[in-house]
Amino acid sequence: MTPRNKAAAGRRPKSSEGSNAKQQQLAGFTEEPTATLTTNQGLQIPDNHNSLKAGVRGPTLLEDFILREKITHFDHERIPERAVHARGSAAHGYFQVYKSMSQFTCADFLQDPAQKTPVFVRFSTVAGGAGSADTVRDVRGFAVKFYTQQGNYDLVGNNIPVFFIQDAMKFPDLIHAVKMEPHHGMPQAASAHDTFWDFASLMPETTHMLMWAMSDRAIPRSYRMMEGFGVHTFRFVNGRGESHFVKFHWKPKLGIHGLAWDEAQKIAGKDADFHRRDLWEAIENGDFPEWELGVQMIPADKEHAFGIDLLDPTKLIPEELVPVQKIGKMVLDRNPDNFFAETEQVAFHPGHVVPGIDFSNDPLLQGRLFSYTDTQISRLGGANFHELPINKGVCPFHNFQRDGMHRQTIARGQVAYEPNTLGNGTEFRVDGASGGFQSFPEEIESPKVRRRSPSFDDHFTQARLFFNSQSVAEKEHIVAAFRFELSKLEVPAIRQRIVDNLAHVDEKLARRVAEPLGINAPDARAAAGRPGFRDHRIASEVEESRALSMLDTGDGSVKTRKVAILVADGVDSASLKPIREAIEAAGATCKVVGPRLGAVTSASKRQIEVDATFTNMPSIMFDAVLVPAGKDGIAAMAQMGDAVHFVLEAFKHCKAICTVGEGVQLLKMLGVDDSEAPKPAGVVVAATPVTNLGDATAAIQIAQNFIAAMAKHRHWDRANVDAVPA
Ligand code: HDE
Repeated sequence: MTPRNKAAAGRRPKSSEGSNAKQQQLAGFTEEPTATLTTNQGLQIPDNHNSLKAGVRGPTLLEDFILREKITHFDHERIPERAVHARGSAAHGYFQVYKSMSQFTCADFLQDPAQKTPVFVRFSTVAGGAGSADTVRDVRGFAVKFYTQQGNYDLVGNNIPVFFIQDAMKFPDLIHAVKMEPHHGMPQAASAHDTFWDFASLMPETTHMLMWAMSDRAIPRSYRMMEGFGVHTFRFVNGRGESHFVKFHWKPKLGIHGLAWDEAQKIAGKDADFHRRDLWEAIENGDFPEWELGVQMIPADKEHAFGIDLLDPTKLIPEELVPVQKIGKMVLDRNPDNFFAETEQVAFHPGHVVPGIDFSNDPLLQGRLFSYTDTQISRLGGANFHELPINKGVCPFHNFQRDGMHRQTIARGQVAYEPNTLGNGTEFRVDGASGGFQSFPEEIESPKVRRRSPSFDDHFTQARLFFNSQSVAEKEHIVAAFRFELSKLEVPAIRQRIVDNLAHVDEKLARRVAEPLGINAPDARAAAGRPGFRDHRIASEVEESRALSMLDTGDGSVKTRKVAILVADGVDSASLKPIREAIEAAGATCKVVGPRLGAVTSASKRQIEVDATFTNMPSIMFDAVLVPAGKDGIAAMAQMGDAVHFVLEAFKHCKAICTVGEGVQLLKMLGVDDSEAPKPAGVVVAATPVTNLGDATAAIQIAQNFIAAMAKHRHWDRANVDAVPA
């Protein structure tokens, strides 16, 4: 039974009420199912295989309006892809606040814990085209559209809490630098090329975000295992007109987890849709991804209390200074029905706000407020993209904007202006006296200047804070990522400028990055002498922040983790059963992987159904590996390069591995056996006697050890994995 069928058979839990409301609204726009094919005008098509010809072997006639309609429509199927964030995947769900936030904001969807607000969420990479691979090293977009009763609210964020640049003026330059180079169109979806690092090296304000982008945050294990951030400071405004500055956070229930870089690159080739598939399958299986919405709130009069300028998007506020309060949860419980109509046509805009939420003067945010409508007009073909079903609010809308390409609303009557007396029979006049959106009346009296605030001039303190807050393994991954990216550059001077800048973050980091790159030792003074370099340090009250590390995050469960069970003819199926049951009871999913599809025959002559093969679902598609006992089965697998590679590669990528009985022989090359000797972190070896069929307690203990190893996600501190030939 396919997951879809399972869903139809009732396994798919009901969508939330909120999602249903949106669904009902969308229903009016869906195609009528009919038994016959018709043209777009409704004319029945008698033959959908043959064009109209002059004789069966003659030329096709121009008169064939059925063929012309079909081909013309096909010719225009594509719309321009997004200039950034072109590659994305989305899902429907709902948001629910835990308790009324009326003390801080009058936003309607943040008042009533009983109310479920429908949402549509699109995750994306930034640099690649729409068909590029999911697991590239990149920032991920995390855009949420709340369909509230006061209008749509869009929280258009990323999975990294800071941005590369401080002013919208530099955005086109940043994007031109990171996208494929204009002369030869390479590389696709990768920052590891000269133009990106040339720009970054000349713009030290990028340093903080570079640290994040070189960390495992930029190669997430799953969209379901990423944080999200609003990045900019926004404002909450309550019913009395009082304002708090606010930073938004999404905290994933499953924790924050990354891939190994080698793994991410291999997945890009083996399954370019890895994240899209993961999100889709989780929702189809009823494993609804969940995040909590957190806020850091700063009273308006404490704007300058932390040394950090809240308007600077290259800075975060450490959670030690302002704790994140969790105010609600978001659950994604329904896959889109149509990728184009929903995921592709959804139009987000940071300027879509509701009463109670307002902007700060962050100069990056201010630039975004212009860009998003502008881009939709060319991407979605005109000014009426708000009428597309996925973009339409659930509350009524009314104004006198008229006409334009693809207009769908049929406005009635004589009046298309305001004020008027002819519309409703009464004078209809709006002076903004009460209700509706009121901009926070911030006082501003300043000269017009084209300058950066000096309070934005510290480019390194928080880069250092981030680095210092990482675990040993996370630091190693950052060093390796810088080395990899910089090694791809053709111009050594760019590498040099980057490591010179890094010397202002951490001397040792800079030296280690520089070591294998064929350049000079980092020179902090050279960096300081370059134009654009500014380093007016803010006093940092926090040296390390636990929240910046991905270590030990999440609820500690193994829910939705994928386990490969390796089989071949002659494995011991009985040694598998209790372990598999315990793993599945803990919420992980198992797939039986063998040399061929169909079934293998166990030592006791049972048929074991095979779900996938060593080559069509290699180890990079899984979180953990279980190798059963069975003399003949293991002897056979030891001769299969793909099976041995499977286990070695899982080991290299620091995944949990459990072997039972003879299964340990597949780890021989790693020097692991079933002796009493200590095992590498995350490797569980069950010696043959304890797996005796009758000994269920022993099998359950093994399963528990394996589950505990899996729950750690990865054993990044496993020694010497680079030496493993996989
Ligand atoms: Fe965007 N950004 N951006 N951006 N952005 C777009 O809008 C832009 C920025 C973000 O899934 C575009 O509809 C400017 C920061 C996401 O559909 C475009 C500036 C953050 C998405 C655009 C920024 C983001 C976009 C391309 C600097 C994190 C995908 C297509 C002034 C807080 C939304 C589109 C989706 C998309 C412009 C900076 C997040 C061109 C000018 C900072 C998640 O309008």
